[in-house]
Amino acid sequence: DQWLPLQAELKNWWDKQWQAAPLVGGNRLAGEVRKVMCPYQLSHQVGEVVWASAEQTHDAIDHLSAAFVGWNATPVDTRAAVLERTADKLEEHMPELMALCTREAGKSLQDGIDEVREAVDFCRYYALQARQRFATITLPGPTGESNEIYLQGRGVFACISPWNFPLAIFLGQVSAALVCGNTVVAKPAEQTSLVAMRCVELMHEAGLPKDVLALLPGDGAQVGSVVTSDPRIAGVAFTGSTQTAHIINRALAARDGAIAPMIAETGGQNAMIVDSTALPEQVIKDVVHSAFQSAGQRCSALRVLFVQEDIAERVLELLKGAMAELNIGNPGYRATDVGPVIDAEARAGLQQHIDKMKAAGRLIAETPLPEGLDGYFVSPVAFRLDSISELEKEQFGPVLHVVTWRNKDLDKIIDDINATGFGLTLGIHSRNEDTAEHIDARVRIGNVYVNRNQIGAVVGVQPFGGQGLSGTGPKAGGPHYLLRFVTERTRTINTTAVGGNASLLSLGD
Ligand code: UN1
Repeated sequence: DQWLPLQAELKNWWDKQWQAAPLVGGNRLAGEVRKVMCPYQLSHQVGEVVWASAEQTHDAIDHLSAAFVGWNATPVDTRAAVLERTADKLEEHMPELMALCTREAGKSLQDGIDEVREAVDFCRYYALQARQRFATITLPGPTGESNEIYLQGRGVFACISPWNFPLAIFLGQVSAALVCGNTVVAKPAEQTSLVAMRCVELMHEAGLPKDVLALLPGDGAQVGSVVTSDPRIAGVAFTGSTQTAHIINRALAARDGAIAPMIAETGGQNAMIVDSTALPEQVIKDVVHSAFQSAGQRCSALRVLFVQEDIAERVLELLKGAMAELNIGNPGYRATDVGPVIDAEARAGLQQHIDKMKAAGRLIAETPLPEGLDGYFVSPVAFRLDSISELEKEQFGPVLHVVTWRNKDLDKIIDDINATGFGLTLGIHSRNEDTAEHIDARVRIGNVYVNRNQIGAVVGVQPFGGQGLSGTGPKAGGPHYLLRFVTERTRTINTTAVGGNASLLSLGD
């Protein structure tokens, strides 16, 4: 059993108190200290974090600007090797990192394993991509001239990451930016600084120079807005809400500084379309996984299930049965399927939507919470809708909506899905290839999954990212991702000029 050694080791980490602080040039800075409490045992402290101030944020960017030239001139193989050694370090520290993901972010143990693995995969994948892509390309030109093109870092890159993948997405952004030769200011989510801090410490152990990455735990006012309004920031990688992406976009546009690209990976209003040829048992397995794994706190998660009316009764009956089987509770137990949501604010927002839907008589099924839970738990719940357009915003939690449709309505529901403006994931369940193709050809969606679940994109296998309100691309974990973090240098040399190419001249001697 692969779990036995993990379980034994996990115990050692369970009551540890972790520490995080702004880290600039390898120095931990002092400031306002906040306690980090566990989201499912509210009286348990997990550690402490020092939040960065606006002044420290400004100084960090000074520091990173100075370090850029040296890091950008470091051979790409050296930078890639740091990522590969980081991946090894993460694997060695798997139990501690899993414990942190559970204690700080409320992740289930299985999600913790997946999280560390994804972080490892990002490091190895971007290292490999960088080694290939940074090769100099020689271009044809007239005699007496040499022309080359190669990639370089852009400057100081800002990486702003979410709490729902506090290690994988944090490191995915940071490793991509660093391997391309950028220096990086990283702002982890306010809720998950401790795991980000451990990650940076492991990167230093893996040989990352101390002056090329600054970690700034803190909030939007002291860190986020200071970073995005600084004219020296050469690019931003952001994963989080669509609303925050718009704020960042406006801040970047208002600067008189460099015209900086923004790589945004934001929300979704993700649907699954099921037609009457689908297998109800398979559908329900994939629906429950896509909607309730990680307590629905994935931007890829299923929010609206469209079932063709001929099989709707059977599908709903199976859904109720499957939801009744979900284990809700302490994410540190292996048998737990659904843990807490991240914090009180998240729970209150979900609860408001749930109350409204219940009051409107829309309830299909709800898994009751067991007695005695102490944390930000939300019951997995399913509601009936007439149309996806009734949803005003993304509900980032274990809340599923179901719409039934008739054959003649297929194009209408596709139009409705497109009209949300989001375009992240879509599931299709059908044994009719024509139907799947028909849908696929009409939707504006980044990741389409046919006859399977629609979460858990694997790095290098299912490059992940949306369009429209869901993000800019290029896709994380895909072959084009690094291209947004670089600039291109074209170098043209007149090889006939005196001293222009000494070896060529000497050939004539
Ligand atoms: C997110 O939830 O912010 O496919 C994005 C998946 C994950 C999604 C990450 N890669 O489920």
